Order: sequence, then structure tokens, then C-alpha cells
Amino acid sequence: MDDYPMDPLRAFNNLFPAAGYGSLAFEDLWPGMGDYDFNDVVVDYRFLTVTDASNYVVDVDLTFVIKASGAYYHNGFGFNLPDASALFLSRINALNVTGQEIKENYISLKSNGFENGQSKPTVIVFDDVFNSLPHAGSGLGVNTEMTAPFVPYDTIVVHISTGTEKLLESDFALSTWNPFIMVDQQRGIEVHLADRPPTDLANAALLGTMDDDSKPSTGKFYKTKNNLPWAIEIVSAFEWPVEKVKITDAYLHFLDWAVSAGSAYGDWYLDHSGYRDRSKIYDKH
Ligand SMILES: [Ca+2]
Ligand SMILES: [Ca+2]
Repeated sequence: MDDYPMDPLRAFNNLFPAAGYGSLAFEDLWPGMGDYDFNDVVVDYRFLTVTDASNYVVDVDLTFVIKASGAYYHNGFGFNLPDASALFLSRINALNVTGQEIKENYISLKSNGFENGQSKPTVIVFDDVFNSLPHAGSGLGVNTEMTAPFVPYDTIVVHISTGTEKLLESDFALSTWNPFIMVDQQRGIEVHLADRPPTDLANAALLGTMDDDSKPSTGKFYKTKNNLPWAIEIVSAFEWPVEKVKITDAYLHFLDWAVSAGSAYGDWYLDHSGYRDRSKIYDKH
């Protein structure tokens, strides 16, 4: 059952999600609603954790496929690991993160590649999406307008090595990762999935302003009064709306899903009859 029969250090591959890629899409005008087209940053992800015969983590490859940036803003993207164990935190200086695409001047990293000033392990994957998806010369952003040229997707692989530390997959707790964008190179403006808290470097004074109804005391984050989110995560490839078209006009049950706080139409993103207006979904590859 060994995935690496010829390698004494490596034994097993562990994938998250278990099959295929997960997909994230963000709105970047938080705490305002913006145009709600959910294509301002679109990123797919898959994490490969390699463990040895004793189930200790040897290394982790986090693959990110950057697909669209329908935005004026030069947004960045990262994540933290809110449930990393006390052991992980005590050993973090011995770990090493490589492969990020950090080219601007607003991110401060420790020498081992994790972000400075964070109580939870935090990795910044890229600091400006347009470094990955160069603007093609026409259109607002990249890969959201059918009349603009298609720009090939960009893949970034972030590698975390454990050195000689003996950490289990459960010490990383990758499955409860907390991804976010940073808006237009302003480190303090983070946009997270619904009910996921900001990191230590976010400007908490923005919570609960404008259209945002975050209430940290009750665990409500990054949702409007009607529970509309600014970021979504689905377990298959997300086909995003074209520029400036509301997701609620492209995905006809998105609103039912959001206002029900997820209890209705959990499959809103699938291609079932009556679920989509295909003319409002970007369709260039
Ligand atoms: Ca938008
Ligand atoms: Ca957009």
C-alpha cells in the first residue's frame, strides 16, 4: 500500500480535497457589496501531504491554479491554519515554506517563509494576482470578459517542508484552512469565507461597517444582514459569472442557498436544469 516503494523516507500520499480540486471565488469591494460578480479572484487548490511509514509528515505541496481576476484592484491571496496544534506552533521555526510569489512591498515574511506578526501559521501565496495573470490589453481584468483574450491559468506550488520535526497531518489541520484575499495591496483589508475570522494583521475596525454585518462576539464574519457572503468555496471547479453580472443572475439558486444560511440548495453550483443562466457564465478556455 506504499505510494513510494523505492523511497525509504516517503510512504503515503494524502490529498485534500480527496478527489480533484477545490475552488474559491472572492468579491473585492468588502465591506461594500460591490457588483457581486464573484470573479474578482478565482483560485483552485489541491493539497498533497506526503507522510512516512510512521505517519509523520515529510512535506506538503499546496497547488494553486489562478484562473481569473475580474478586478481593477491588485489583490493578493493567502491562508492561515487556525487549528494547527500547539506542537506545530512550538516547532514552526524549524519548518520551511517556499514557492510563494511575493514581488511587491507590503508583505513581511519570517526567514522560514511564514508571515510575520501572526499568532496562527500564515502563508501568503501571491501578493498581486496580475503578476500571475498578466492583463491582456483589453477588458477590465483577466478572464472575465468573452470579448477579451484568454490568458492561460497560472499554477503556484507552495512547498512546506518539516525538516526533522515529527508532525502528524492532524498537527497541520489543513482541512480547516482559512483562505483570504488582501485587497489592492492593503495588508489590513482581508476578505474571508463566511464565518471565518480575519487574521491578526487585518484591520478589525472594518468589521461590521457598510454592508458587512460581522459580529465577532457571535462568530458571524464576512456576511451581510441577509447572510450573503463575499467569498465562496466549492468542491468542484467553479464556473464564474462574466464581468459585472451578479452571481445571483448567473446561478439561479445562489440567493436561496445564501439566505437560508446553507440549508437550501447546497448544490446551487451544479449544472442541473434550471440552476444556471449559461449566457452569464464565462466560457473561454
Ligand atoms: Ca466583483
Ligand atoms: Ca469582477
